[in-house]
Amino acid sequence: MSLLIRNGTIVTATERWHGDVRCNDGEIAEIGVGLEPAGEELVDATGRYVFPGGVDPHVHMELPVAGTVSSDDFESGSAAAIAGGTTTIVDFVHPERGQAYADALRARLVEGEASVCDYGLHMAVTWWGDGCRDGIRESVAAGIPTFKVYLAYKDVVGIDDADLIRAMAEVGKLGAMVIAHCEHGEIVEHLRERYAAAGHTEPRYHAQSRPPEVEGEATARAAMLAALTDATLYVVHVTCRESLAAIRASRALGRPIFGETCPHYLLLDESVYDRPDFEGAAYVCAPPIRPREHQEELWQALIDGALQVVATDHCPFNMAGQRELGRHDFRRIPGGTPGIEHRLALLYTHGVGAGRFELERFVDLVSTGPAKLFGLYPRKGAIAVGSDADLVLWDPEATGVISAASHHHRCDRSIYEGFEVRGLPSTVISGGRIAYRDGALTVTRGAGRFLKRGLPQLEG
Ligand code: DUC
Ligand code: ZN
Repeated sequence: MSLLIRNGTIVTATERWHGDVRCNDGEIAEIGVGLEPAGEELVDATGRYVFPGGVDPHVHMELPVAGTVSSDDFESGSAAAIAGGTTTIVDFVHPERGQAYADALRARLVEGEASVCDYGLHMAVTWWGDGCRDGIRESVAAGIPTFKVYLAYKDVVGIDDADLIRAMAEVGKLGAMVIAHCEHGEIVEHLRERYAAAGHTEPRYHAQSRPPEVEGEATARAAMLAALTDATLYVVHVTCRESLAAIRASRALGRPIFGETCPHYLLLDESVYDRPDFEGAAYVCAPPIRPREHQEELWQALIDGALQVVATDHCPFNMAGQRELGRHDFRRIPGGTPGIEHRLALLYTHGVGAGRFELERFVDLVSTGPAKLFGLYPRKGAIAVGSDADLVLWDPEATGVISAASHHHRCDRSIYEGFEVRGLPSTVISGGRIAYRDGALTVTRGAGRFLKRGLPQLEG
């Protein structure tokens, strides 16, 4: 399929200009002004921004959590991604304890085959022992140069500091990157037990048992360990000023540390956990949503570059049959929130629309920045000849109201229910094909390819 996109405002992470983009065989073939049609399908981009498709480097399709499984599989979750302008996702492999990384990868690739958009995978270092050093090396060779460590969840996927140091040293040696979930697992467990024993079972106690200092301490510890093991570190879902302070301090010393936040931490505050009739359960995620006072500091970090990425940590659970498992005990509520479809619209509305940053910075935060950090650039995250033809035509004037009644996530709740957005994708092109146009999805199960990623490209 060939497309000629005409008369758009082309926007990258550094510049914008008026022009046309020709796509052939899934790649960008030519960029110019007044390009002559050569039999392609013509796509009118008048009044539209044309930018590289979104890259969401933190999503969880069909992830087992607390006795259930996140409700989007690769097909439904990636379709929701496309509907929102994201054309590349990076999910995870979580080996069972004792399971060879390569075996876990093989199984995950079977699930990934359903993806409608291109996808990559991170490897989670869920245990340490014989074969793990080789597992890390083999993963890098297989196109997985990013390794997730959990400083929480010690009884399931978390590892202790001794193993963390071993893993970081190995990853660092290879020029690969550690990505860390930063919460102090033991104190979280202590507080959960204490609240439950006192009869505090409501969703609010999920947040009470994971206060900001728990995250701040773990972020500072991860930063210190990464520095001393010569590992590059990326901190996922930064929510609070305590974590930001740790990241800023480390960056001020010139250390290679990077971080993301997510729309729910920018736009929601912890009062969501007090919603009546157990509705607060729809917002249970870890780290939890914070008091409002943290939000502006997160925005500031996106503006000044202390954080480089906005991801979603998309991990949906239905209220019916899933969240309600924890109706009488917050510890049994599966944690994670949906959001893959609305990342761009929310960040555009509240970032560009609200005057916080320019369009180029927006493109950097949702596409180019993650493409570079996760070894996908310039195949992804760029408008350049030879890059994949993953493009968004963005209508800056289109308005919408987010609702579970109309979203594409497989989830009976939206954490952004009733949120108004201005700025939406009108057309999304994935692999050179129109996958979304004017509200209609035309995606194909299995069209997405597994992306072998390179080492992180570090800047700033
Ligand atoms: N946090 C969640 O809330 N869910 C999935 C994984 C995570 O880190
Ligand atoms: Zn996550």
